[in-house]
Amino acid sequence: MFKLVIPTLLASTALVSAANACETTLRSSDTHPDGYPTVVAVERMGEMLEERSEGRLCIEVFHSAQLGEEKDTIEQTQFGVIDMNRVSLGPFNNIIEETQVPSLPYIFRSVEHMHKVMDGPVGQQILDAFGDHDLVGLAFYDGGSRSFYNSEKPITSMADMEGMKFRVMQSDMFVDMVSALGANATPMPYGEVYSGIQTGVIDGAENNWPSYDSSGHFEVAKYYTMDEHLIVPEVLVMSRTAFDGLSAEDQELVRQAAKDSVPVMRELWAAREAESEAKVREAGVEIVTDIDKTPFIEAMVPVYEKYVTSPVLQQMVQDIQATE
Ligand code: GTR
Repeated sequence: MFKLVIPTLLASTALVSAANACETTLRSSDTHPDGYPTVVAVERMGEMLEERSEGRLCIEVFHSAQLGEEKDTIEQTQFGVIDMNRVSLGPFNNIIEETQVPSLPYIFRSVEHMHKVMDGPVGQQILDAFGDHDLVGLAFYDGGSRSFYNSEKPITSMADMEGMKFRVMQSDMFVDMVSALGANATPMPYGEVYSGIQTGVIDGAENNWPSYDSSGHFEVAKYYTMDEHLIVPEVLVMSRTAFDGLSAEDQELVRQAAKDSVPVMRELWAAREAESEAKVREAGVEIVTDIDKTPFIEAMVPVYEKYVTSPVLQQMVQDIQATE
């Protein structure tokens, strides 16, 4: 009896002191579930930070939208209520115009092209733009390519989308993107999409393989068309208030650990994409792969005309297109 008690006590003491060792624990939000690549990458970043700061700094990831839907958590991060946030660039489109550029449909030729751009000067320009909005841009993560899916029928051409209702992230540009394809867009928080499809409020949505899988949307919308209209990067930001509360040395540790989490994330992402695609195929999802993207690309001209208006954004688009 006595022998049993001692190890238990020792174990719990160790746990308590490990938790207490952190002087500052940064609370980080993510809409995705435990184990999703973005969640794991921020946890890994936290481990690096804890080790390099000798226990001064830790990160606690609140996954599964525990702190709220993306649009709300962005506001709370700006207010300093949430310290860190991992989100898509989409919900930033209406707030920070530079984020619209890598969110433009068909702006990137491939994921490799996106990496090259986001790892270079254009990426840095976008990270810097968060600075004018009470945030600090730390790093970009992968979000694969997004395609349309629905509960009604296989979409084999743009004409099939006529009059259908698709959920988009809360970004005006995505509303216009869907309208330009002849369909109707409903901006809606991610957490409402499953029931939206189930109840017929919307016919479908658009996302990458891992989100289509982990959200369970494939269960209610089994037609997926690989039109790959978006390759929107995701971003890890920190609240300006939380960042300014750190010493210069710790700020540098945060920036570096965020950067070092990027290759970790990319590896996790590539594996998860393949896994999720295999899982939904296995579940009987009907996938249209041989779609002609040319009409989709041509239909985006008015979207570019409406959103790429300032010389700064025009230059960014040119720089992206010129990136080999
Ligand atoms: C996912 C992305 C999330 C969220 C979601 C959505 O691919 O990782 O951050 O933006 O899409 O569609 O709302």
